Formats: sequence, structure tokens, C-alpha cells
Amino acid sequence: MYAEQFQESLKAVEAAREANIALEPRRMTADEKDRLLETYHPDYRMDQFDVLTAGPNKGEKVPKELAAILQAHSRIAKDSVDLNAPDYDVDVLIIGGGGAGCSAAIEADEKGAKVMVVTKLRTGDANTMMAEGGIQAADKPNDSPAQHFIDAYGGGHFAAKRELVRKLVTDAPECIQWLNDLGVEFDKDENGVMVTTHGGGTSRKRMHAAKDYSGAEIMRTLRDEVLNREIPVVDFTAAIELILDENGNASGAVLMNMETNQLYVAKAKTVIIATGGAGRMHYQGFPTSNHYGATADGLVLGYRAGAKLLYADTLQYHPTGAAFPEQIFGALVTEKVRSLGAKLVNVKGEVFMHPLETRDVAAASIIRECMDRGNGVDTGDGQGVWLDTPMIEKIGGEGTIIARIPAMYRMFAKYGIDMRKEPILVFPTLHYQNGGLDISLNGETPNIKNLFVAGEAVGGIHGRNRLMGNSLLDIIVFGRNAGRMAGDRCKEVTVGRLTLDHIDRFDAELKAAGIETDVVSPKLLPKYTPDFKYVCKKAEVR
Ligand code: MEZ
Repeated sequence: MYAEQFQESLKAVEAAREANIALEPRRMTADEKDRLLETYHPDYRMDQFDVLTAGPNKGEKVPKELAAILQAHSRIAKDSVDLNAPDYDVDVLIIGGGGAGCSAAIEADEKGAKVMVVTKLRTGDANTMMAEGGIQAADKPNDSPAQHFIDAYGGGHFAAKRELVRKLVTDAPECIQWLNDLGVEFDKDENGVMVTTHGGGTSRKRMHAAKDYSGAEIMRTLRDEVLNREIPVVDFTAAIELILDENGNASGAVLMNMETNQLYVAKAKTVIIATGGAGRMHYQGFPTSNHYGATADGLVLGYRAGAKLLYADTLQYHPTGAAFPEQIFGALVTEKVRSLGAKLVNVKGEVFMHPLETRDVAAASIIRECMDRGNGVDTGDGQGVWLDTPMIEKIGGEGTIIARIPAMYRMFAKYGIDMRKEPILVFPTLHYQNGGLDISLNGETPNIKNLFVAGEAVGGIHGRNRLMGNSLLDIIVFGRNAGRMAGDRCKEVTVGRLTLDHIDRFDAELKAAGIETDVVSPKLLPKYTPDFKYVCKKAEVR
């Protein structure tokens, strides 16, 4: 139930609902999209970026907050640990216990490798767990991996590495089967056929889901498999520095117990970075849909050791973060809400865009509506637009919301908002790191041997914009791939003398570049102080 301040706008939304359901908003032209993005998308706010002056991506721009932790000092000096007396000695060290890390662990274990997973929180404290709407795979008769390729490559502005997109889409159907066989409870019809829906930018219905907690269901299953296989997991332990050997190959990591700060040395024949995203960096002051540990750690570890980043200047702002009430500000409102028929409507009750434009376009369109056209709804703390959820019940029949998106219903019902009867308020939220560490097709970084990367820490799979459901897919495809490749590689690796010399090398680069900073990284956890405020709640985004 909304307060008085919203009632006039709500009346307009209600009055227009039937006509808005019938309306078929046109898609924007390529030119319109380009202009919209350049003018309103946060990736184009040049004052929010810094050009790197040290490290492998010198000369390229990244968000200011990321630049500060990339061009920072190590948390340790190179003689803080005894590299000759490792606490752990394994074949495959996996840093990160989310969907990519667990998928990698399962496949490396399958190869017979001695695997260890380290995670700074617990297994499954990851963005995988937070993913709601589904996972893409072209496995229906009217679809094909080629069609999926066109959607994903085009949606990413033709910037992705084509060989990675090709792998993503061709491995997808088998990955769905793998997850199904492991026990993921996908939504199926009475004949056992998986139910699929559209996402923004998809030309076919290929979103497979477990209601609106698809990521949690996938994570549950992967975690169970890791536990069943008795793969060692060291939790509440962060990797704070990569270890290279005298030949410059990845050979382990320095670990830090998050409770005691005690340091450990993990020696490994291969290392897989699967540390996930960066939403908790709150780039440009945006709220986030990400889990508590999403602080770009893998990018920092890789960068300081010499691995290159790709597209680290591009972030995904999910168009529909919760804008009201304040308690859930920034929480994900799954795109599936729009797949099921809800349209985006402004303060006057007008539909202002096609509901399933790609995410960057949809986010920019909402920002324009609120910040430029004066058509946003004043939430008291900021702005938002309506997502007219009662349309779903009218289109799909009574009970659709509870049957298909129960988690959404519950999230708003807690605050007295019945989304079956009333629309909800949304505004873009920082959701995904499109860029990350550069990898080759085998999942390895081109310039550090035996260093593999999987999941959200990778750059190049999605180009400059990811489509819904291609992230749950990429953690499985490229997580498994990295696990297999590292599981094979370790059989031929002899580790040389361990070193942390890159710490000094990087410090020397900082000095030569004239960078004076007290910042140490990786960040590991966000710092929320009592006066922390999301800038975009108070200030204009543009
Ligand atoms: O892929 C995603 O980011 C996803 C499934 C999110 C969502 O809207 O549910």
C-alpha cells in the first residue's frame, strides 16, 4: 500500500493499464540507441573515469574507484611469508567459491587433480546466488546456437571475443543438461519439457529458470556436488596476492584468514581466479544488486601480477533495481518480470520504451525519463519509474506472479506492497562487471602461464553489454572449461622457486608513474560508514 504522495500517479497508471497492455511499443533504431547510450548511460560519463598510468593496461580508462585499487599497494611486503614452507600444496588452486569456482572444482576433480577452493566468505556467497531470472541455452527446435550467437554478440555491441561467444553458445545446451543431471530443479511443463521465456535482446525464448531463484538453485546444486566429492574448501580465507615462480608462471597465492588476519602460503601448479564481480565498489555512487563480497579482488590480484584487463571500463546497470522502499534500494527486480509482460511506465502512466530492449539501453532510457524528461516518480529519496506488475496477472492469468516469480512477490509483500495489484518502483542498479581479465579460449590469461580465470572476473565474453541469463551460463561453460584445462595442465607442470617479486616491481611502476597512494588492495569487503549515501539518490545522475 503506497502513501498519499504516490496516489495521483498510481491512478494514472491504473487508468492506462488496459491500453498499455495492448500497446506494442516499437524498438529503438540502432542510431537512437547509440545516441541514448552516449547521452545517458553511466559508462559514458567521462568525469567518472581515470586513465591508468601503471600496469598492463596503462593508457586505458577505468572507473575511478577501480583505478584506485588497481594502482595501489599490496597488503603485504614480499618477505611477509615464508615461500619455502607452504601451508598447502595442490594441483589446482581455485580462488572463489561461487558458481564458476565450484564448476571448475568439479571438473578439475573429475580429472583426478588435487583441488582446493579458497573463499573469503562461504561457498555460495557469490553473485551466482543472487541471480534470479534464468540461464540461456538454445535447445528448442526453433532456436540454434548460431541464433544465440547473433543475439549475444550484437547485444554486446560486436565487441566480444568471438571465439569466447562461440564457445558460450555452443556449450550451452550440454551445460543445461549437466545441471539438470546434477539435480537443478528447472521449471518444466506437464510433459517434462523445460519452460523457456524471452529476456532483453533475445530473439527466441531460451531462458531456462527455476522460478525467480535460478541462481540460488544452481548454486545449491553445485555446492552439494563439491561437498559430495569432498573437495577441500577453505572458507573465510581470502587470496590477497598471487605467487609466481621464477619463470613468471602462476604458482599459488598468499591467503589471509578473514577473522585472525593470519597469512598462509598455498603453492599450486595452476591457479584459477573465480572471484566474481564488483558491485560493492558502488561505481558512480550506484546501489547494487551484488553480494557483500563483490569488490573486484580477482582483477586486482591478476593486474598486479601482470595480467591484462579487457573492457574494464564497462559496467552493467540492471535497469530494474528496487527504487522503493528504502530498505531494498538497489535489490534486483528480475528481468523476468518484464519477460512475463510487465511494462515500464512513467509518472503519467505512459509506456516510454519497449520493455525488452537490451539492458544498457533500458537503463539509459529510465535515466533519461527520470533525469531529463521530468517523468520520474519522486520516491522521497530519489527517482524511479513504475514497473506495472499487475499486467502480468492480466496477461498470464491470476496466480502467475506467485507461480513464476514468488521471490519478487515476497520481497515487496514484506513492505506491504502487493505487486499483483499495485506496480512497483524501479531504477537502475549496479549489477555486473562486463569487463575483467583477458583470457584465451582455454581460459588461461595470455601473459601469465598457468593462470586461468572464470566467471564474472573474465572480460571479453559479453563485449560491452551482457544479455540476461548469459552470466549464469558463462560461469558454467567457462568454469567447467577452466577446471578441465587446469586439471590437464597440472600434470605437466613443475613449479620453480616461488617469488613475490612482482609486488616490488609494481611498486616501482607506481613510483615511476608518480602515483602516491596509501590505498592497499584487494579491498576484500566494502566499508559502510553510518553516513554512507548512494550519490544517485540525492544527486542527478547526469
Ligand atoms: O543474467 C542476469 O543478470 C539475470 C538472470 C538477472 C535477472 O534479471 O534476473
